[in-house]
Amino acid sequence: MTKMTRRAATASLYALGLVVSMYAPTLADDHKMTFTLATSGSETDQRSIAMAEVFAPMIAEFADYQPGYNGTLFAQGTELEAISRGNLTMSIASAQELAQFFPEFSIFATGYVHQDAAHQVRVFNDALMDPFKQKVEDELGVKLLSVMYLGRRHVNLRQPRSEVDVQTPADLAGVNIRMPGTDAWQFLGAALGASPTPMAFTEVYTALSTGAVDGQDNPLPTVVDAKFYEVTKQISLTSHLVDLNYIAFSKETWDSLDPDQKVTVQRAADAAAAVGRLKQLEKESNLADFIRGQGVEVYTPDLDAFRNHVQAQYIGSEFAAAWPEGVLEKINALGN
Ligand code: KDO
Repeated sequence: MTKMTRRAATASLYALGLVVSMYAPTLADDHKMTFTLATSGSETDQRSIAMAEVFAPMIAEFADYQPGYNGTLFAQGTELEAISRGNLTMSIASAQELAQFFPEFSIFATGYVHQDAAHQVRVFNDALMDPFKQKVEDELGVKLLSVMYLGRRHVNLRQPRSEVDVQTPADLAGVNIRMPGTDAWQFLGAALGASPTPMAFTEVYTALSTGAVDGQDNPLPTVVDAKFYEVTKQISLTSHLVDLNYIAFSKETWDSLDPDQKVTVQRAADAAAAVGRLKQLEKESNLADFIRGQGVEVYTPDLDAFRNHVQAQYIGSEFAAAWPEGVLEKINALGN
């Protein structure tokens, strides 16, 4: 039966008082909302899996979830504007992208600030985040629902370790490392001692394989998911950023939800973030041996040297100048 004839059939059934409950879901289907999500992550990324397997079923009663992976719907870094303009419902947004609109968000994108996944959650749920979230809602029309764990970012290079042994920031001098294309990311690359090049995530594999860049930085699960181990030779476990993403949601769509739907969407986002976090943590702790098995050297550098150097670059920087008074201290106090 086509939609029109089904509708017509329903109308006559209603008229006859014969509507059976089995038919109701079809009626509801016709009025479902569609939540589109854009991400530059792949379908097999843990955050994508968590959204598809946890978030989508929880909201299925009133909304269809339609994800676009690998930057196909919107290019990396353009998603927040798309939500703001009403062209997209959701994205998996970074603090670095938010810092493009609100420079104070760079505090969450600063090297060696977040200590681990649990610290990220405490920070996101703390009152210190309220003014940040409010501003994004009021000025960008985007609601930050929950925080997702991406993982500890490490330096991953094409050369074998014998050519460039990355123990300290000085060893990265002149190394052309791909960082995502926003100012906060570029600053972090430079703070590590490298020469950063901006590039979208979806172009990194090719750039590594052709030698257009010397390396990239990402957590181990991403190195495996994107198969960067095929085109790189060493990983220095710098842990320079315990990286996060926010589940960003259109404020306009949010405002159109009824109170029960709002509760459901919030719960679904929190549940997806929690499940994704656990799976990502598990992967992160188990992947070094797999990567070594692919012929990539994986080793721990002088972490104090990296931490001290990176932190020193932020002190007195234009980024630090944008951080509201006392917030760094509050974030540190929520640490271990
Ligand atoms: C990346 O471009 O390196 C990055 O890891 C940055 C993250 O904030 C996030 O955008 C991520 O890419 C994508 O989701 C792809 O994994």
